[in-house]
Amino acid sequence: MRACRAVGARTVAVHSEADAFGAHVADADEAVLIGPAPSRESYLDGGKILAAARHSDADAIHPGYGFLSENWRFAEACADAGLTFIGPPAEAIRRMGDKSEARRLMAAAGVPVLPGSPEPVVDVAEAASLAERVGFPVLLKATAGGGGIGMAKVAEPAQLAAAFAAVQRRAEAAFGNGAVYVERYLAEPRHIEVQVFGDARGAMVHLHERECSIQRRHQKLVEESPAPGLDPAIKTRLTAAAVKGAAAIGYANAGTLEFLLDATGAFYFLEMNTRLQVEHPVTEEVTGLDLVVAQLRVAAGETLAWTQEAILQRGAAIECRVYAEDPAKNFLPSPGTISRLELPAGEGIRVESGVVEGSTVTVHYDPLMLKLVTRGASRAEAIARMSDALDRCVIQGVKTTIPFLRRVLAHADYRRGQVHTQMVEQGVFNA
Ligand code: MV4
Repeated sequence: MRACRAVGARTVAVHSEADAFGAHVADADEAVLIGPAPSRESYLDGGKILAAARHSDADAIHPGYGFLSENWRFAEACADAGLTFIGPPAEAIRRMGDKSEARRLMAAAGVPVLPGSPEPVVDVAEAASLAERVGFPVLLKATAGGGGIGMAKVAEPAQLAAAFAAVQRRAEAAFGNGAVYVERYLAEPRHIEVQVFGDARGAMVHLHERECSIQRRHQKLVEESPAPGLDPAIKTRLTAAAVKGAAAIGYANAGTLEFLLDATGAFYFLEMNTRLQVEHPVTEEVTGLDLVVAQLRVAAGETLAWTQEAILQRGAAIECRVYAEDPAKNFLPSPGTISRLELPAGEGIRVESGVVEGSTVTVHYDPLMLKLVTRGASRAEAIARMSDALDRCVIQGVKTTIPFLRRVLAHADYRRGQVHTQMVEQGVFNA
């Protein structure tokens, strides 16, 4: 909504019955009710969104982060209805949505991938022979999965058959596609991703990297840019690989290539997110660029206004995600009405909130309430500002992840930039 105001575009919010008083509705020039609270009958119903666009005479649809943002059929339906989908071409979404095909396309473009199967495997016997070749432990992954859905680690040959059947069955149930591929399993890797941006004329740039290792069960908690302690030579190879991979598939608009980095400094492509991501503000803070304004411009057919040399990564930025969850109860969702809300403000602090005092967090949607983003001339300054910002938040009526985030920011390993993807599950930050 802010980006639209910046370019002089009027905005229409779509909302469910649960969100009539939502922050995005208050922010928009106009609002259209699209259905009841369950997202299947509202935000995930492409027909309802398209009908709302027709009703309000909209020119374009921004799909946001979740829901239909990576649904190639929806992107195609927008185009068929004469609406601009503010995102990549439907074909790029489709190809990257197949995780095995994404791996193959990136490998063909010269982007490093983990040893594994070039195609989905047809049966347990083929999975077993591939696993022997790449070496145990291996990870079995659903090609229609992604984001951690439909994976199983296999430590030894005896476990393979059962794991293969389980991943296949779960993938078939969740996605209607039981195809499975094999990859060597990397223990305790870092998760580093590269923001890329392309236009319809074939220009492609990167906006540096984000470190996203502090997560729990594939739900990110803390993200930052730059990735602390990343060797400059590795960083240069990483960003070059991301640009090469995105260009090779004819990508346009905002996208992110996810990589795993091991302790030796080797990195491997994991998957590509064909949308703007929740954590994009840290990239905006270190580059000084507005990614959503750029999305609008590129979607409208403008060429990219940025040259690679002019995209600088200055200082450091951190994002903490505040969820309505109780970290003392294994991050149990904590729905309810926010009876009191006081949020920090000031130099180097940016708050991106979807809630106000009186808002209700329902069980129907993701419990992310707001993001705190701080920047500083150095990582230490960004951390100091974040610790202070967390201390100044007052949220009553629901439990939040703030006490946990405080412990992460205070932890010696985090402060040294010594992070990996398994830390939260290992209990490193437990009180
Ligand atoms: C892996 C892996 C280790 N080895 N693949 C998790 C989400 C999906 N994007 C892929 N994921 C992983 N794939 C191999 N071959 C470890 C993970 C993983 C992970 C990756 C990124 C961020 C957090 C993670 C947490 C657990 C596992």
